Amino acid sequence: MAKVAPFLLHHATPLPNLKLHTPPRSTSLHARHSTPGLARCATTTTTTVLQDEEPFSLERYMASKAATVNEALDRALPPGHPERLLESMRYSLLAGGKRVRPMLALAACALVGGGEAAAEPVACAVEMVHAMSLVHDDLPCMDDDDLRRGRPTNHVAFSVSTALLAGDALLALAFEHLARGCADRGVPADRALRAVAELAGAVGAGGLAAGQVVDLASEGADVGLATLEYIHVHKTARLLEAAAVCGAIVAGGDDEEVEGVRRYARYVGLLFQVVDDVLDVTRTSEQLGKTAGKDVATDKATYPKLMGVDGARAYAAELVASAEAELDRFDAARTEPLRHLARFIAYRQH
Ligand code: GRG
Repeated sequence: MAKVAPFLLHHATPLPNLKLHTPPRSTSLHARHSTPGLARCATTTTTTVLQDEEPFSLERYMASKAATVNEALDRALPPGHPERLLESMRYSLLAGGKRVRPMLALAACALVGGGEAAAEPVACAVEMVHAMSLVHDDLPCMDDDDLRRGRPTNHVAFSVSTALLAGDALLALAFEHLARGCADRGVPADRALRAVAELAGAVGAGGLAAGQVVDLASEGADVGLATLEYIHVHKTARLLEAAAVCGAIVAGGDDEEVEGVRRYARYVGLLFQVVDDVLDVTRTSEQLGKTAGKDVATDKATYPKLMGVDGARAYAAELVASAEAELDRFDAARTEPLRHLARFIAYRQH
């Protein structure tokens, strides 16, 4: 079995203490967790944090954080002029979505002792970047899809040119909101600047754009694990990593804390896409709210294609364990949201 985590060695920010994982093909997630594979619903998992305290409920946590983020996004993008552009932006920003990236930002901020207000601009900014990347990803010149979150994609509901511009405007708004929001909340300017640079690095030629270009070029090609990992790390994982890292930065985390959060988020980011690949072949379009089976139809390299569904699930189990291990250095009472979010990402059904 080939080593499957070259990015952990070659990523832009070297992390010498990472343990590499070779997924054991014979060990399924089912066997390792005595739960029904990826079918376990982590949203109902509860854990006692401290005696006499209410057990942590991810379901409650996610519902409350999603509501906070949705309200903040709504305030950040009021209806306006030009009406069609603003409508198109709101269509993709405010219509559902799990809000996983904002939750990582809020939870990482709390992990290092920051208040929620400091992380709100980061939470909104990463979701704006995510929304724009979905809009552009669905365009005819990219993945050419007509279904997203159970509704017509942005360019189908509006037009290709409007969708393109709405994506551009959302990307610009993300950085404006981050910079202004940090200033309004008294986040020190050096932290705000570091967060802006971190997010920009995750988006451009060292992040999403790089992953997407290699992804498009590899359709129908004979792609191995190293290239696949490059695609997934850049296209998907970098943004999840930036979400958590920016949360820790604005909270004032020291270098050791920020890099600990980065290692956690890097595992979680890759985990997210490995699971996404598995869901693409195991769930229906109705269950996913987007076109299922797309990777097979377009002959894309995926983890299930290269190592089988069980192999991909085993790799996911390794990644979630590694992510959780990175949290052991932090105050245990504060790690619960990030621990449970990692499990949710591993066992999610859509
Ligand atoms: C940002 C400059 C710039 C270009 C964009 C189009 C593109 C380049 C990159 C594509 C990135 C992309 C869409 C990656 C897929 C990530 C992924 C697995 C999305 C699904 O995320 P969920 O499940 O979606 O969190 P919801 O709907 O829950 O928000």
